[in-house]
Amino acid sequence: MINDTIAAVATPHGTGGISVIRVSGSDAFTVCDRIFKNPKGKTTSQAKSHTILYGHIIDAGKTIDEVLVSVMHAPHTFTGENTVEISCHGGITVTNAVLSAILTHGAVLASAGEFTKRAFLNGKMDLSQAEAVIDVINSTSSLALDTATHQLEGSLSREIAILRDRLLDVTAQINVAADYPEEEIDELKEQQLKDILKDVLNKVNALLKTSERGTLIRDGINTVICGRPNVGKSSLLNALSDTDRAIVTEIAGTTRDVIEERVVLSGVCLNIFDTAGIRDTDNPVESLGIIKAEEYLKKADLVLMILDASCGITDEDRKIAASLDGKKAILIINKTDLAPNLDVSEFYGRFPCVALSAKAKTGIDKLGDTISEMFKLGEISANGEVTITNLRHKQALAESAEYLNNAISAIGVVPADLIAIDVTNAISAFGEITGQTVSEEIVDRIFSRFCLGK
Ligand SMILES: Nc1nc2c(ncn2[C@@H]2O[C@H](COP(=O)(O)OP(=O)(O)OP(=O)(O)O)[C@@H](O)[C@H]2O)c(=O)[nH]1
Ligand SMILES: [Mg+2]
Repeated sequence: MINDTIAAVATPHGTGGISVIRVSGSDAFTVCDRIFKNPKGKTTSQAKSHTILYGHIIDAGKTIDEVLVSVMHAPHTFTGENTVEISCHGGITVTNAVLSAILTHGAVLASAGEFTKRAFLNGKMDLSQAEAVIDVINSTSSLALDTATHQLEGSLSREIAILRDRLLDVTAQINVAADYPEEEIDELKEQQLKDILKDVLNKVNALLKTSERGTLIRDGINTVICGRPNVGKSSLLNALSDTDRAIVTEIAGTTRDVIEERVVLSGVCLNIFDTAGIRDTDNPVESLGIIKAEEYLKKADLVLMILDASCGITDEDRKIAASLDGKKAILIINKTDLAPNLDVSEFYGRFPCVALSAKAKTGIDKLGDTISEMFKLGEISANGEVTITNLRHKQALAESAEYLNNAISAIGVVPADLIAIDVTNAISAFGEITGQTVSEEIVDRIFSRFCLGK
């Protein structure tokens, strides 16, 4: 049972045009009416749902601010509870004063994520949708936002509900057989059960397959820029991020440390790492930079290997390219603004090639398109397919796949009631995603990662 009425500032802490203070709970109207005064004497308790009232927040005879309050009646609100949203002036002091007045008059301060937690507990959304709320807020690219919005709309919940229903049918059939041994599962029925379980397993595996891309969409693609010195690696980082983040000089061996910058290109988030130029060197500092570059290359989701279009391909270039075997890599032919002197035919078929000029900032869009194509990210938004972006969901799906595998291989071998245990466990694993079978501790942990006021 949720008894408290909670309140928190829902807008970022800082100075702005307006701030919004959210109040939710059965006493939301009573609490607000103690401090809200409308010139015509209207109260939030009397106001129709989804209307706005003008007035002042007055506490102990002192006017704190001029405000607009939005009144929303349960259950048609985000939390499912009576809700008031007070829009006051956007200064830190005035916002805190309004919040403080609300807390003095009967509300308690909401903890991080408590509004969304209440939405979940009141059945306004399931757990995967609640998790999508934070993904929408934190999304760093349009693709990440599309994926999160899709999940918030319930795409994953619907898919899981279908699979869960099919498994519930299977357990019902098995339980009948277990309760009435004379109705024993014959071979035909066994085959039918096996087919259903295999079909559910295939769908789970298909979802699991999307998780690799899902993580890249949500957290960004770890992209390492490499190449021999002076080919324009730091210039590319600067061009992509539209900053002067990295030092650029005509001296070979300028970059030593790894420089990181987050960039959105063609709607995709890239975590870009500019590294030291790779070559044989006696300089101990440069050598350390090269060791670091090689470490980052090993961990990269994507490598952008740069060649200088104004020079021929060198053995150093060939050596670096050879070290990229088995990695997702794009060959970048940089300095296309200079007279061309490069034949990359020896690399054809090994890497996709993109020609650009980091200095003139031309050809950069083509790089974004190539990355999107390479990771098949365009397909996700085009098909609107469900994408697993959350590690917790991935683990629950992997768990369900294991139980389903066990159940499939046990059919016809062990008694039906033992098979039912595996199927029930697979159902529970699905329930962890939607929140039907999740522990309170996990729910608390999920919402503690939210921001205050959400
Ligand atoms: N004309 C032209 N010059 C470029 C281009 N990109 C980089 N340069 C020049 O090439 C030189 C080296 O550029 P950097 O970006 O420092 O090269 P780097 O690969 O980071 O070099 P190291 O850090 O030493 O490994 C600088 O003088 C840049 O101005 C380009 O597209 N066109
Ligand atoms: Mg550099």
